[in-house]
Amino acid sequence: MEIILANPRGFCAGVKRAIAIVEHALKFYKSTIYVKHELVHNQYVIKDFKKKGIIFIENILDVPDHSVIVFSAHGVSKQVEQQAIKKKLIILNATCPLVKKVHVEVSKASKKSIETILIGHQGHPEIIGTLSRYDNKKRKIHLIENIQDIKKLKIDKNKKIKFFTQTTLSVNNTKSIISALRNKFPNISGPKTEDICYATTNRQKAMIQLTQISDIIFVIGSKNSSNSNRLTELGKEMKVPTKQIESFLDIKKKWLKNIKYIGVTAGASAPNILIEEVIKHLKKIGAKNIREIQGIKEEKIFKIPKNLIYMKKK
Ligand code: 0JX
Ligand code: SF4
Repeated sequence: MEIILANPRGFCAGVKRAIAIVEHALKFYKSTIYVKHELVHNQYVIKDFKKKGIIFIENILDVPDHSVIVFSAHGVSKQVEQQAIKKKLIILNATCPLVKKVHVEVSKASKKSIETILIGHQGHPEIIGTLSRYDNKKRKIHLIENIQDIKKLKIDKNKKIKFFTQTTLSVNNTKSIISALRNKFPNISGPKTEDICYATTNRQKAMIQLTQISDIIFVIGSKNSSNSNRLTELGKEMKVPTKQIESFLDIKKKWLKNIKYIGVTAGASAPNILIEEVIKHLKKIGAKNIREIQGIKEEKIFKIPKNLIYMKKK
């Protein structure tokens, strides 16, 4: 058996920044640090931070006044921001700058009263945060998840319309939705640059390469990780048996019967240690070689806020 590694795989710049923010907070604050929602959708990362004393909460009202709160990489709603200010919390905002960019654009559309369509998954924290940036008093923001949802839209075709998307969607699927939107609403316009982020796009491209060589693919990523789920979906669409796993412990030996090439990739929130453990395990059960596919080199780095780096212990 041979292991083929997708490239790129694993942590993106937004996740690295979010983790660095919490690590800095742990160094600089003696008091309890609260995180609104899972910082990133990965069980290993969350367990590790819980061991270090971080408390994850869903309801901001559960945080005692004046505490330190970190907003997750997926961003929060405007209301949560306002509640945090009201409670005089010390806010460390780990929202990915690429999610923030969509927030800003949606706010602009709202201020200009342009009817807006958001493509994304209902209930996902990023979508909750993005929808909240639009004030629905004069015009509306409409969430659609698929092409079928377009039929339900009650929007005047002759008016100016804007669309935006979640950052972690399927690139192919979103293209089809956008093209159906453009057919129905000739006046619609989208973002200048793609809302689906570079990391999502690159990992999906690498996944397609992996499907060309692999007999089976392991996607390391938690069940609630949208970008990891999209990789698994893509593998299956390309007719390659694809298993989404939390760690090497989920690998069943029977899956590897008559398999020569084992593809391995990881979602943007899955740490390197999990990839290393999968490789170690596969070697232990018979894989002889490792090959890394040549892929897109990622150089994006998101710096953590300066005031955190130079902060004195509190
Ligand atoms: O569920 P998502 O893919 O949006 O989040 P995850 O798995 O935590 O990935 C990193 C954060 C992505 C934000 O856009
Ligand atoms: Fe940011 Fe993209 Fe990573 Fe999400 S997946 S945190 S948008 S870089």
